[in-house]
Amino acid sequence: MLHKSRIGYTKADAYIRVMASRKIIHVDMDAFFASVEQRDNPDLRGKPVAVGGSSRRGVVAAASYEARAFGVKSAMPSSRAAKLCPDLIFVKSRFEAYREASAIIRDIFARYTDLVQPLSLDEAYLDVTHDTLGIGSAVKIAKYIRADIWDETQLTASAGVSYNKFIAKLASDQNKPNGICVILPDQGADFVASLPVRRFRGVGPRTAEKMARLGIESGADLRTKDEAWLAAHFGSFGGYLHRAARGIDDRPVNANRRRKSVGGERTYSQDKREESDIRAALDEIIDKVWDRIDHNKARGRTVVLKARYADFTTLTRSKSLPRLVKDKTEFGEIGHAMMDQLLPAPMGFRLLGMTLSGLEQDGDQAGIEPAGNRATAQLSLFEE
Ligand code: TTP
Ligand code: MG
Ligand code: MG
Repeated sequence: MLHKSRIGYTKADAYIRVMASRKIIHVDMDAFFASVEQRDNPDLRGKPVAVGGSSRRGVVAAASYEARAFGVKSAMPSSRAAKLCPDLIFVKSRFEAYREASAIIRDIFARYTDLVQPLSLDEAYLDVTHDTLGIGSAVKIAKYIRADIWDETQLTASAGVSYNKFIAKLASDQNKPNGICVILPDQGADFVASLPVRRFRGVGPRTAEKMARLGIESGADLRTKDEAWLAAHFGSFGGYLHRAARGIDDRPVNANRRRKSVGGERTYSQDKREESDIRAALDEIIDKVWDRIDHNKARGRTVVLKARYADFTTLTRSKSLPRLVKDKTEFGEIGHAMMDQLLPAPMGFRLLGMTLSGLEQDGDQAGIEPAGNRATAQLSLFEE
């Protein structure tokens, strides 16, 4: 366990001195798509708004805070959202407007540090350990950034300020909307202990249920478990959970993350049942996705097929070659061969998608995530 080194510090001391001396800010826009819509259409202000398809089969992309009071949230089927909130106003998405706002906030981030890692259109990590502008503190920098965002976009952002990415992201969510939360190194472990485990990155509803069965509801509960126990119950995820429960996260802020995959998917207004329709739909996706792959000059070894049945059960099939996928024809053949395994289908498909992953660089920019594109890379191929 902890041992005193020659100079008298324990490992925990060393962590606080070295890793916990970083200053990381996570900024995330509030109800991003919905806020852009409310900004641009005064009639929507103060009202419950959902961005996304209002059709019977649509899904909510973003919900205004007024809508959230009714329980409406992202990724919820629109039909359910409409039931929860009868006055809910559905608005079509306008990606151009979101991209424009996203470009402005990235410009703002870049004024304060070169070390910016965008995670999606509406959020980023910033490493401000080195106060290049001499502002004085990370908290002040976060305040300035939130003020700049308001001045230049008339949108609000929330910020988390802490000593690593894991805690900064939890903190930005803590006082949403339009809030800031600062977690100092000696507060990190207590902060994490106080949170329900479902707030942890990577703990989805299923994992949270499994944890509940094992008596783990909070970060504090998680902390009572040792690494071997966590590995036995959660496999390779165990190590992460063990560190997370102690507020430890050494991941650097990656200013130029390499994109891991290029893909796309489509939800159909009517389930695809006939094999000929399914094959034609897949061909259409192959065309669009390969265009995207070409555009990014991406090359990869792994092809992934995703299919969602009418009852929302979702399957993915993947095949990895020992070499790069040659061309669109090969990409398509692999996709159709994986589809062979799913046919005849027990019910219709409501969604199909294809992805090329295990990407390699081809030239010096290819494979490097173009600023701003990660969020959209896996979104619908067809903006409604
Ligand atoms: P988030 O930052 O997750 O959510 P948000 O900005 O709407 O709300 P919050 O105040 O809690 O941060 O996502 C940013 C945008 O990404 C969101 O406005 C719409 C889009 N999005 C989807 O299209 N589908 C999704 O499932 C999610 C989670 C987000
Ligand atoms: Mg957001
Ligand atoms: Mg976000």
